[in-house]
Amino acid sequence: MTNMTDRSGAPTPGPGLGVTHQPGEAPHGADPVLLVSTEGAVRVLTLNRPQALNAFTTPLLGQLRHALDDAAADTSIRAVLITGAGRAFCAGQDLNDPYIKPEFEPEVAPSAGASTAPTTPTAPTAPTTPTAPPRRPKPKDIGHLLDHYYIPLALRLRSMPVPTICAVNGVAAGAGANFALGCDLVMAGRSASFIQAFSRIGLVPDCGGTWLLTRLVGRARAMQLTLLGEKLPAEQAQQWGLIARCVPDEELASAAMAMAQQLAGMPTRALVQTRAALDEAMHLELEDALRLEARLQSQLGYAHDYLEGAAAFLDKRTPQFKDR
Ligand code: LHQ
Repeated sequence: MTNMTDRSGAPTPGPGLGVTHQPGEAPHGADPVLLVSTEGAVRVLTLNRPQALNAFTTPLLGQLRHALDDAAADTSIRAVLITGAGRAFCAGQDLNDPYIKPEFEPEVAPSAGASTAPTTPTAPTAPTTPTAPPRRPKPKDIGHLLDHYYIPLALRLRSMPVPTICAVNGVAAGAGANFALGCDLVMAGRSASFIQAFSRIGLVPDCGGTWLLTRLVGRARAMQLTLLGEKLPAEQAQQWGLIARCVPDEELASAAMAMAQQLAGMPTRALVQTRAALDEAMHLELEDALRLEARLQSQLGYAHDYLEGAAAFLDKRTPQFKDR
């Protein structure tokens, strides 16, 4: 891959979050948490916190969103490929991030003079062990993190004006799994896996998991994955229709890039309208879906890419698509 640069631009936190991050936060001299490169018309985004299995921190989430905005605004980009550095794709929300890490009130030590022994003469004489009072958790609204980071990120991903491809190079857990599954096409290495880790820590699926899983694999399998929080190996994920392809690990990077380059050479606007129409069709009556298809076909029929695609077919030559 060429032209590797780090990106900055974590957003300022929303109201009530109480933690401030500087834009592009990666402590001076530290590795950038997101790597951005371009190969032809493909923008490649690599999550780069391998020591924590690329778990999402607020700077990483912010930079990812900015990088998607940049790719969307750059008309020379015709596909986005997302992957992870190291042995994992992404372990979901970083549970050490100050936004989410559980905090407790300081322990109150029992006062020196306080006795735990009963004072009445009729009390039993056996020694008693003083028990520490339970630590009280500090209330914290972790939903703010979803409102200010995950929801804008998931919506940005789904509304990209170019196709998105995820190369899942290892475990994808929690929000990491659902961010991957939110891409248009998902390819995984054979050793990769998907884990809806939320129930293991007392949470519900987020980052679009409820919406995506019910659509992708149906309610029964969605329930199995989310309630049990079991690891779903990549091969089974493909058999279930959760992902498009499962390839040998050593072939993942080149196969995913080939797929991204293929999509980059295709009629972008038609691909993106196809995504929108498929998403919309899930809650339409047949007749409304038919009318939506006709409306989109009318629009695309006036566009360069249809005229070029149809003419190239008739001329028996390779089409040169350029709409975006
Ligand atoms: C991690 C993490 C991690 C920090 C591995 N954080 N360090 C959003 C916002 C609002 C509300 C809440 O929800 C969300 C979305 C979510 O994503 S919630 C779900 C969060 N994710 C998880 O619960 C998954 C936690 N991780 C795991 O279960 C395992 O690490 C998996 C199954 C992913 C991988 O297991 P292993 O291959 O055995 O690796 P490991 O557990 O040994 O992890 C390697 C290192 O990465 C380790 O650090 P260390 O310093 O000991 O080497 C882990 O602590 C660290 N790490 N996940 N999410």
